[in-house]
Amino acid sequence: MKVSLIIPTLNEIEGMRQIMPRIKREWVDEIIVIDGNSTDGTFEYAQEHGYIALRQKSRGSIKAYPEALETATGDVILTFSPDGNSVPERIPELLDKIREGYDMVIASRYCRGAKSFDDDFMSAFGNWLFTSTINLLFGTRYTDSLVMFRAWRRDLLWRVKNDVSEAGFEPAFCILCGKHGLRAAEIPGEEPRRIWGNSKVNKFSSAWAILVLILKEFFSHQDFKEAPAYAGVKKTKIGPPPNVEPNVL
Ligand SMILES: Nc1nc2c(ncn2[C@@H]2O[C@H](COP(=O)(O)OP(=O)(O)OP(=O)(O)O)[C@@H](O)[C@H]2O)c(=O)[nH]1
Ligand SMILES: [Mg+2]
Repeated sequence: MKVSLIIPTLNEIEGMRQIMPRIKREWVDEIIVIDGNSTDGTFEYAQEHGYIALRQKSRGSIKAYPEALETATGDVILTFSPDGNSVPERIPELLDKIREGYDMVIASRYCRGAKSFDDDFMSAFGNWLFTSTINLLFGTRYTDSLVMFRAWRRDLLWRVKNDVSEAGFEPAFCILCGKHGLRAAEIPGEEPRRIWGNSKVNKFSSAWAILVLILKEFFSHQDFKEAPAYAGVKKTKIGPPPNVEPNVL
């Protein structure tokens, strides 16, 4: 199993300095920093410390992933934020669960005693609303469908049908696992506060995009098809995962 850790960044120099040294190189096979043209030295930090540093050509964190995936060679992808929200020490736990045979493992901010210290009312309510809606419509039992800190088998990419370039892969993969009986699991993953700087995500436009995605998925019954956003990404073949119960959350 080859693991690529993908880290999107936009002006996160302080987070990089504090968080990156906590990621042990032996945990993963490659670390890719995809930088949205930071002006605070984030990209240079990534280069100097021997990470694979890419400059993003498109704009927005969601569009950073397809670009990073063109370079990533892992058959398991781990997505991580260096702003303080993701706890590096959870990385081996996420990968242990993947090794058990799950297709996706989420570091949930809300399961089994975990908590987010970064939530405001809107983000907590939004996550609860979308997660409950996904659970209701697709028969799943997630507690956190939106958090980016998670690990997933790369072959999920070719099974997402609708374009996720606005909503992000997170809710799309949650729906995919529910609709097609793939194996998803959650581990508790507390979310500390952002270390420094501000959030760059527009919560209103992404909420709208997630709603549209959920409805499209609910009303479409087509089989898996290549998602246009990931059409350029190189395919890898992985063997079938061992038999585990679907959707143990
Ligand atoms: N490559 C790239 N990364 C980005 C872009 N926008 C944000 N990021 C990074 O994506 C990660 C998550 O973005 P955040 O702004 O922290 O989003 P969030 O975690 O939902 O918001 P907070 O809860 O306030 O932290 C961070 O590491 C950002 O630096 C972008 O346009 N391009
Ligand atoms: Mg964040």
